[in-house]
Amino acid sequence: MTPTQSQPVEDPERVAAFEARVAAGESIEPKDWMPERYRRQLVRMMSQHAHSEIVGMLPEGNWITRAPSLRRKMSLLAKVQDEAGHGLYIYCGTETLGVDRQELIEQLLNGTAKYSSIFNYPTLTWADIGAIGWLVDGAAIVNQTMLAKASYGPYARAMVRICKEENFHKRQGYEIMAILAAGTPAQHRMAQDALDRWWWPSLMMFGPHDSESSNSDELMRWGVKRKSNDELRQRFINLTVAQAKAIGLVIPDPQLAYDESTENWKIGPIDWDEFWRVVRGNGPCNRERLAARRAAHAEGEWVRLAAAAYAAKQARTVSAFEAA
Ligand code: BYC
Repeated sequence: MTPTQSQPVEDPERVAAFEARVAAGESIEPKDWMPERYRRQLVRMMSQHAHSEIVGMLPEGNWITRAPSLRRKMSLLAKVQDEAGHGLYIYCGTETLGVDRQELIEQLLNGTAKYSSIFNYPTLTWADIGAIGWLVDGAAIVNQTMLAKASYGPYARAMVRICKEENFHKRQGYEIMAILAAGTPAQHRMAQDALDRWWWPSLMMFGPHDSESSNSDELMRWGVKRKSNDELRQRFINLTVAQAKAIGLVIPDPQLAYDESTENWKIGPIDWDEFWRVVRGNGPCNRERLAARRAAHAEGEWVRLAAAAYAAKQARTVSAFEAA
């Protein structure tokens, strides 16, 4: 199901009443009437988001056994488990829109669903774990703090909880980077190398420039997005440049310059060819990520079968009790 499929004709009065509710800042709840297009847009965006959380466990999960101390291992383990929890909240939120989770997971596994481009890059060194927490979770906080004000209640509420956890994730990542940056010359180089590789992909997380963003106008009209891709990207850049300076790292952009008139840091051009290559399935790790998800799904089949058998047994016990 995609929003480009044929659209049902909606009653203009109902649409107007719906849009008035959104404009008044009311929260739209699962049993409320909503335009079919709004529902489909939310299913698209929320399912992509849930998939991103689940696939996002893979690059970091790769380092759990290699974390340099027990404390680092515990933090990373907790972070990766949090991401699984985020995926589950958002899948639950998506189910309130009348779509079956199994169908969404099938779309992820057969490669027809999107997930965030950022998770198709490899984690080559321990500093990459720092860079992900600092930059990727940092970008997620900027994006999701706005989504916590989204018009669809279940999504907005999931974002409030998720953002609290993302703040811990960002702090643990920034701390890893700060310690490496202040360490030996080799550790400093490792931190800078991670920043060099993760900076541009992190900026791409916010999506294409506003002029190329096919969904933004509609999502902003319906109060799902509150700020555009470029506005949020700029906010992230402004926050992060200062954080890099504070720990002695250099943003890998020779054109980076402060614009006094707008009080924004201006950046050089983003490589959108790279972005679309990754989004279309040809990034450095797209195939590896999907193969890992498929293997995990297949290996987990016995758990799903056992859970279904247990639920069926419980249901039989309840009916026998009621019949007695
Ligand atoms: N990657 O019209 P646009 C996390 C697609 S998880 C891939 O601007 P929209 C974390 C877009 O889907 C982070 N595809 O789209 C987890 C659209 O294609 P379709 C995930 C992208 O929806 C573990 C087309 O490009 N966060 O934080 O208005 C560890 C045109 O774009 C990307 C979310 O999902 C991309 N980066 O805006 C650590 C947040 N960007 O679907 C951290 C929720 C764009 O029309 N999502 N595309 O075929 C959003 O806020 C919005 O969906 C986006 C895109 C800003 C991402």
